[in-house]
Amino acid sequence: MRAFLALELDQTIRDAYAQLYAAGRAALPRLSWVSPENLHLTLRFLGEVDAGLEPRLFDALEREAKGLEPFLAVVGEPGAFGSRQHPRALWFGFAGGERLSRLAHAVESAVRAIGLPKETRPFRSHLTVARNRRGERVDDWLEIARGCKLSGLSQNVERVTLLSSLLQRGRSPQYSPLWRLSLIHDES
Ligand code: 2AM
Repeated sequence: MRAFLALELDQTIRDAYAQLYAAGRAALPRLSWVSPENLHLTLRFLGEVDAGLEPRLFDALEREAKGLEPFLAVVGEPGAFGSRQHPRALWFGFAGGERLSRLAHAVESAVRAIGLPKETRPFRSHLTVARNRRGERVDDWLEIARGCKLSGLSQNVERVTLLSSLLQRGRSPQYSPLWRLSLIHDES
């Protein structure tokens, strides 16, 4: 199965994104826009993995994330990967400060602990909203993005989700949660 570790997003964020999704698809229809229900933050892409790794990964992450508490994260500014006129991907930042960095670090340690290869690219916290597979010219992304009310919305990050991803030709991938690990609030 194809899988990744992610943060699921609150409905408020998905609803605000739904407006951008409509505007974006109208203005830049040749891009692949992420459907609002699929919007997420990738903590770590795993790729094709054996289904048997699911419980081992859960246990490893439970160990590595011990002591990490829920935290507030905020949707940041829009940006793009790749060239200015022909970006590969359009996204919004997602800022969670030191706590998000620590969580990403714990996730990487857990993935390594079960024997998967090391991630070589640095973690860049972003919510991908569109992919530009055909290398289209994209001039008005920032204008479109600033017309929506996504930046500044916040949510409490309380769990990490292992999602499987089923790729479907000509359609959005189908993401299914396999497990969720809650960050424990320390009452003491
Ligand atoms: P992206 O949002 O930056 O494209 C599911 O495919 C998630 O895993 C996406 O959010 C994607 O990040 C991320 N991902 C990371 N590396 C990937 C890879 N090599 N192939 C596909 N998706 C990858």
